[in-house]
Amino acid sequence: MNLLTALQDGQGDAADALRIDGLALSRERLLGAAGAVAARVGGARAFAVVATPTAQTVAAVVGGLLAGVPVVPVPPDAGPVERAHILRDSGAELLAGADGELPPGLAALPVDLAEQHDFADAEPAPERPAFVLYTSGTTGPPKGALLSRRAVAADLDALAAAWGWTAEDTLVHGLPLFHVHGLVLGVLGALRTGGKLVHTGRPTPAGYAAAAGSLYFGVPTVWSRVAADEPAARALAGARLLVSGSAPLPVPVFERLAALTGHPPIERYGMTETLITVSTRFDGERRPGSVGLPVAGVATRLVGEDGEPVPADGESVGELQVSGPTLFDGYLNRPDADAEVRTADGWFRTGDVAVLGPDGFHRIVGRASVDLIKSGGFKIGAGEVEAALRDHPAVADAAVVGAPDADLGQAVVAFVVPDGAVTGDQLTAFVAERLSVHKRPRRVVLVDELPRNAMGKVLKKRLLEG
Ligand code: MCA
Ligand code: AMP
Repeated sequence: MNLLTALQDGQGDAADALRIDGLALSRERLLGAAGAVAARVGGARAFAVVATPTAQTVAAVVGGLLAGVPVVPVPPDAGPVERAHILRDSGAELLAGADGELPPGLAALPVDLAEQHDFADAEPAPERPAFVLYTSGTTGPPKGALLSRRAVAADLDALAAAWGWTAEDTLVHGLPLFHVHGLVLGVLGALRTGGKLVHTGRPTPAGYAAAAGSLYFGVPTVWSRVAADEPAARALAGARLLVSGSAPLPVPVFERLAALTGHPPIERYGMTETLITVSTRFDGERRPGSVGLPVAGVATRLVGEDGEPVPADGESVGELQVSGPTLFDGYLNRPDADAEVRTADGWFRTGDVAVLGPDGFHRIVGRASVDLIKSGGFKIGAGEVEAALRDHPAVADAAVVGAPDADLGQAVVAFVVPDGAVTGDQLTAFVAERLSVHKRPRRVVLVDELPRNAMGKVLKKRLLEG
């Protein structure tokens, strides 16, 4: 089980195997740069990488994986509070892409693509962690999900089978490199299958249209923007497969994309903790509003609030639970959080509500918690944003919700009870200084009080209706 099979086998290399940030690199050159990183990170407890969309980031990540050191991607726009949490919690000893002063115990590791090294150490054991990926929960700071090399390899192979993904493909996307979607699928997937990868910097319709790829990845916001840009959409007609995931793809977007490109998109479903577990297939039915069938090796079930199985009748809703080789190994330093998401018989509780058809097709119909928001495909915990707002001296109380949004799926909206003079713009800027850009509220509504039930719990559904 070699995680980076095609990268290391030297077959069929091309001078532009990787295009990113205005550079073109062969797999040999990428491997050489990654080898130089690997030679310097070996033995570190964890290796953090500020995940700008650059070749240096890719070389750093691959270098960490070659050396068997857990890689911790850090969002480049993470504010100081979020960044400090990730660096401290992960125990990272080295940081690639560092700027400014580093906390004690953390050293900068500069990545120079010109530095080439043939790293020939044996493949680390499959149970070793490949990544610690930070993901938001309903409350508190993000949790580090430990993903093993085995889980990553199993998922990429299952997706290659579901999508007919081969060395002949050129994958195109412009997604961030600090999540499963853009990094694990979008970079390691291409390196494992041996195809080419074009990263467009940002996932714009024009960038996708110009890239002339065969396989495209996007979150629904990206596909909705492509579908609204007819020339860009028509330019994708020559592709083989368009894949959507990270949030629900609205049926009208599916239909418009299919009409303009000639390709009904593949929709697939997953989570940071489970990787991608359900997908429609390249050689099967692609049904609007449905994420299809479990991928190879994965099993799913629906469970009701009473803990009883829910029938696969195309109507009954239940919590989706999954099991299989793609599951994570737990949250770093958070056995309490880990226990909450696992059932007594070893299944993972996704917190997503789904319907299962008699034909096995899955439909995701919502989330069990209103406190997990998906905006532009980013998962945002309401509690983390509320805590950031409450740190402001002129905030007495705050509640954050995900309001329906045509472009982003959901938009972060904050209801704030002020305690002194403060404006919405000031509060947005205050959150942006602490957390990642996408977590800051799009809208701040100043209110006299928050609606609460008899137990004192904020009635978020009422805030959304109002
Ligand atoms: C953003 N901006 C804001 C705010 N938020 N300005 C004011 N107030 C705010 N609250 C700024 C941005 O910095 C940007 O500025 C400009 O507004 C436009 O922002 P936006 O509309 O958000 O567009 P965007 O920046 O182009 O972002 C849309 C996006 C992005 C490209 C779709 O959301 C994105 O990259 N999403 C991908 C998320 C993803 O990869 N998720 C995968 C998670 P300026 O232009 O100056 O910079 S992994 C996962 O979910 C599982 C495993 C799975 O299934 O895949
Ligand atoms: P993350 O923690 O960022 O990995 O986000 C995982 C969550 O994204 C899941 O729990 C779902 O709520 C959502 N998600 C991912 N893919 C889909 C999809 N195709 N349809 C609906 N929701 C999705």
